Amino acid sequence: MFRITWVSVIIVAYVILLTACGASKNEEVQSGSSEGSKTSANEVVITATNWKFDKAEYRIKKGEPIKLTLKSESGVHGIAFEDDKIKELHSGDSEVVTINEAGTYEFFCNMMCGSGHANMKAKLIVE
Ligand SMILES: [Cu+2]
Repeated sequence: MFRITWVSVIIVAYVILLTACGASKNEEVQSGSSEGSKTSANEVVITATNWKFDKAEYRIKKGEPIKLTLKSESGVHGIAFEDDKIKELHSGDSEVVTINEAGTYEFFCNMMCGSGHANMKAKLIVE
């Protein structure tokens, strides 16, 4: 009897976990696709490999809508900004952002991707 109870608790916890993950994924896909339909935006593609981004600095102009896209050519990576005004992106995601304040926005890989993970940092420079 005791054993059966534990098994059902684990199954219920697993189902809740799966449901929560599924929901957040759908939300990201939806916001990405609606934003992505703006074709007038300039695009900045950030390409990630194991374990670096293709550039140390990416430059954009302030006040202009920019489509930020993250591609992973090797490994699975994501990016998150220290400034939380910019949404985090996972491999294959695009997000249109308009930044009105000039400055340097540092970002880093937010997926535990292996031994070089801690070195995966770059800057988005808004001028
Ligand atoms: Cu990483």
